[in-house]
Amino acid sequence: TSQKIKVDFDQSSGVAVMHMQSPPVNSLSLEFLTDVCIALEKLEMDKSCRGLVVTSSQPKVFSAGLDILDMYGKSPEHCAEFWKAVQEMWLKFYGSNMITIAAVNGSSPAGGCLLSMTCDYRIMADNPRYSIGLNETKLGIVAPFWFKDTMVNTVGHRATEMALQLGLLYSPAEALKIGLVDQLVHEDQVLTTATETMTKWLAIPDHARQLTKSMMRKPTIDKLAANREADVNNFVKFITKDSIQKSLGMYLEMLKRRKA
Ligand code: CO8
Repeated sequence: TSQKIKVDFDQSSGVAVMHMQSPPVNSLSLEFLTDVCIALEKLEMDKSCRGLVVTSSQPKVFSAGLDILDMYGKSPEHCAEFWKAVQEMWLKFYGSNMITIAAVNGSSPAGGCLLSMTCDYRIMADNPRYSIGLNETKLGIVAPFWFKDTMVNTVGHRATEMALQLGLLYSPAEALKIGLVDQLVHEDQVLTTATETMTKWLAIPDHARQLTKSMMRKPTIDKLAANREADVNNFVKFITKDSIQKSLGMYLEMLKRRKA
């Protein structure tokens, strides 16, 4: 695998741990997404791999979401390539036959939240400084229908409606309350708790669990799979608009100012 992700596969337990290690904030760039998809494909093909834990090697951040620099000042062709990679990541994770557990050991806005929601179970660090949610509207952009669908499938229609319009980023306690995450543990217990949880899930016969997972998720997956090209075209048309580019530019400025 690449240096941006490290995959440790434990043959004896059948569980792999994917460490995202793309400094500073594990933003999901085209390159990063491509590496993640290749790694996932390999694990998926390995019949001895039954479970996958996804976590971050970066302190304080699980993933900052899509890399804004892949959407800002880029050609329509680049934006299209980028969006295809985002779709691919979502399709692979959401449709994975493996048991997937997100060990959310830091902030997880936008695409980071999406990535965690594709997993079967989410454990988050109980640190009020961290937040998780789909904050797209705060950037002046709109979460695509399949981001919305994933959230509806996770927390229900009402919570999603409010979360998406307001671009809400939830504290761990709030996220637990609406069911956006399943469990909170102390910061340094996130990974060990993920491993313990995995043991419970591994006790269920794979075949029955996989068919059940597919039954729950297939309609949502099919919706994007049947409309990938139109979704790419929509994205490119939207993201390359002057007004949207301006919003993204202002948001990037805000990120830099906040730091200073
Ligand atoms: N993309 C690119 N660069 C980023 C991103 C990002 N998503 N997030 C942070 N960075 C950069 C910062 O600008 C900063 O750069 P520099 O060092 O050059 O100033 C560097 O990473 C470090 O960031 P911070 O100093 O802010 O790090 P902190 O540890 O203080 O905070 C956070 C970490 C909380 C993750 C914070 O960086 C943050 O809030 N980032 C923005 C997160 C965000 O809003 N992401 C939204 C991305 S959009 C998305 O995922 C879905 C888009 C759907 C598109 C639909 C269109 C149709």
